[in-house]
Amino acid sequence: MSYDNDNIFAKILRGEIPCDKVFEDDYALAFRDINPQAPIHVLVIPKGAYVDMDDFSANGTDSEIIGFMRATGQVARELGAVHGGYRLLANNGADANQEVPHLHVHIFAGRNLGPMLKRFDG
Ligand code: DGP
Repeated sequence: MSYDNDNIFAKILRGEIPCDKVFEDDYALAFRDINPQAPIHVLVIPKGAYVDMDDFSANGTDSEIIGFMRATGQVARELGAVHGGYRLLANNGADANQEVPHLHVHIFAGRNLGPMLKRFDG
């Protein structure tokens, strides 16, 4: 899939749409999810135009990938999520129900998060 410059997170990165920012550096922006699923629910996105993890892992520069990973860990630390624990989740593509076509990693924390997925009975 090619990158859609008009996706909602591209607009947030350009400052065209507001967000509740918690962190920003050269490589990443982190902001609170509009529809939180946990007491702490923050999205971390790379500054570069990458559709998803597949695109980023294949086409991101080493600096971008390292910078994004370090930023994600730093955000979790700054949110106070390390002691109690946290979950990272990145939906990639149709079966994962990815809604926004700009790579984003969810950070969930602040309560016991339960099982990772609904049980697969198939
Ligand atoms: P995903 O299914 O992984 O693509 O999740 C997209 C998430 O993005 C979803 O939890 C809701 C959130 N979201 C969608 N639009 C906005 C927005 O305009 N602002 C913020 N802060 N979050 C948004």
